Amino acid sequence: MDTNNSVDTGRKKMDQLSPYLENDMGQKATTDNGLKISNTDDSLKLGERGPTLLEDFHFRQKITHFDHERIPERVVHARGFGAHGFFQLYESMSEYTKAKFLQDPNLTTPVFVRFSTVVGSRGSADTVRDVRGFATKFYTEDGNLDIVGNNIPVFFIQDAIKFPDIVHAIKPEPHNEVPQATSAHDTFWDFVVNTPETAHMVMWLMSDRAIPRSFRMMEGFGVNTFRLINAQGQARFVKFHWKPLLGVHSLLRDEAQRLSGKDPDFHRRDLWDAIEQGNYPEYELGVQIIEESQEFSFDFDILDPTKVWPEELIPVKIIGKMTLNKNVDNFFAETEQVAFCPANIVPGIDFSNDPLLQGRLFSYEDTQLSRLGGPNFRQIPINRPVVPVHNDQRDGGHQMRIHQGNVSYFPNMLAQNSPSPADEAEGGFVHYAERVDAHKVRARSQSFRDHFRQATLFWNSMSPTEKAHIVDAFHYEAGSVKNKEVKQAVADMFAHVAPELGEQIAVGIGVNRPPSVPANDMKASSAALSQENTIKSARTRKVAVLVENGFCPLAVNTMLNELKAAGAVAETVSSSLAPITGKDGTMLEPNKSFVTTSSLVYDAVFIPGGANHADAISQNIDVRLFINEALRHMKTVGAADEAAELLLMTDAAGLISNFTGSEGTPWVNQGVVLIQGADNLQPYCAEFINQLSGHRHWGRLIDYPITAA
Ligand code: HDD
Repeated sequence: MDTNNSVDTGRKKMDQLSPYLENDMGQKATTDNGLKISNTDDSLKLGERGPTLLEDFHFRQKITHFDHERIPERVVHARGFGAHGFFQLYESMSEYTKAKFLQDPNLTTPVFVRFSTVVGSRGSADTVRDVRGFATKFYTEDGNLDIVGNNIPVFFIQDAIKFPDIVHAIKPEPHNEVPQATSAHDTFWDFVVNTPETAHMVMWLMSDRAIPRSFRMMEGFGVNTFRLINAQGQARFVKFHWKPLLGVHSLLRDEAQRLSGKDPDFHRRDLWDAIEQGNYPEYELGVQIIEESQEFSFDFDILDPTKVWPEELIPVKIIGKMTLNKNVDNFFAETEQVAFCPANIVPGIDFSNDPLLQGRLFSYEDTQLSRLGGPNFRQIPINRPVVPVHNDQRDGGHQMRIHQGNVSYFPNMLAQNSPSPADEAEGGFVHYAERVDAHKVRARSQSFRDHFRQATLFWNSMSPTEKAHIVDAFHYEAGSVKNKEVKQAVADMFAHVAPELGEQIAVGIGVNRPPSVPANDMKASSAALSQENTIKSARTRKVAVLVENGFCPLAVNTMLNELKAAGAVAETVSSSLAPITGKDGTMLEPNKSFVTTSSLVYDAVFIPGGANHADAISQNIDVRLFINEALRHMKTVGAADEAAELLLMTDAAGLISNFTGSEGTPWVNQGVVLIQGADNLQPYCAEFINQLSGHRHWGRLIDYPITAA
């Protein structure tokens, strides 16, 4: 683990976990009772061919434990992946909050983060179109604080009482448990068209945000409105943001769907590998703050979780950085057993009356009782705070603490009133004394009634490419719906967001053009919502270098070195894993073969020159498929010398039809980078890396969005 950064770099939690680490290396096997086992391959039988005996306690214990290895998966966010790290503040936030971990920039706070998909089961694929969970547990000196967020800043519904409805609608349909891990089916869209408050989040779900390139390249949002409280007792409303230092980047729909088969673990593998390679994912923490006096100053209700606070109106103040620098030792013990809850807060942070948040405060504790089997789940090592726990809570299944003495109540004289409540000065949590004077009603505020204007803001903010991707996603999702009335209703509903969107949906899914609807008066756009404006970098991007016998070692070495210097990760890929020989006799052992990998897992492809190499490659159908797929998915594709001409064979898009040789200088068109006859490949590599840092070359096929007939 990285420890040079600051004082305690996440160490407090690791120190706490270390006594629980187990290592069986070199040990003799025992039963759970500590009895040494002499044979674990044969059950105890009456004669070698006889029946197994009930007396075989080792057999019974081994099988019984195995029979109970699984616990219920999370009812939502079942598939996830976690990592340890630390958070460090840039500047003191004492003006806004008294939270201890937000006072001193020299202090680091250990964190555990779990990323997840929402809909699929534990074994489902990583790259499905879905919201991603982004849950962070801060192990602070005031106890645990959880920011249980998503990578989408708004939610489907406004009131928690509708959560079971939306989840039942989006999960696999109950009669046949089909389809897995997708919203592309009738019940989800039936719910959507009957619940207009979903419009805004559905726009995000249909956008590229829902198919991230990596957990390391997505934003996180606390979604709900919280409060910050300072030492003087002043309160302000706050929304939390995580901003990835690698920018926000996505896959293509087709790429994501194919990846689901080729590498269902694509995102967890990416996170794990990045941390193992020392490419620690980093996210800046930002806050949007609204004064209490401004609560009613906006054209949306700041308690409505289906609304963003546009960053141009309420800027995101960047206050610190989180670094994920250690993978888990054991997935089940840590990632599966971690229990998050938005009600886990610390002095200096408090709730708002956001009706979605209010319900969440109940649901998370409750769900752990069945998932983790009782009220002592907070004693599981990953869930323990790094500060002492003292109270009169007792007993329950799997109690780990051995409480001494005869007192487990308060007040008492027998133990001098211990454990005793702490007053505010001693760090005791005191709820913000908000004044509420109202009738008890089962109702929704009028200020929550505008469901389309911010959906339109989102649409207005998208680039032409992003809009084309949203339309494509609707075509796939609503096009997968069987019921024609529901399909029609989808086109009709999203015409309220933008008439052209409704029309383009209708064309693609074979329903009538939506009737014209009153114009939505949202004309604004927000640059912060578009991924076009994000950070672009080649750092940690993955490049495939295709090699066969006869490859040019100079080209391969230069490219590998330059990619490394740029912080990118390269792998050599060949027909088999057997060593190959370069044109000067250099031997190379490929990292991957066309059987063990695919273009899908790379951001770019490079093919070095070499006369025999070109021949070997031109005869290989796998190479053509590899390059074609990379071109189709808008990735950077480069080739040098003889290999440059080979690209013409795969040039279905006509990208290099005007290539007539490059005479030693790099030739570039829409992310295709070619070179011929250069003595020094460094300038070429620099251009290749420049193209790679652009992520994808959307211009390549942008002239094909479907327009209304
Ligand atoms: Fe939730 C898990 C995020 C609304 C009820 N939720 C869960 C996780 C995340 C979120 C990231 C996974 C935590 C982990 O990795 O263990 N949920 C959200 C966000 C919401 C939201 C950002 C809207 C602002 N959730 C929400 C509502 C309810 C729930 C309205 C219920 C009323 N969520 C749950 C849950 C889960 C959960 C059933 C399942 C597993 C768990 O809690 O621990 O309680």
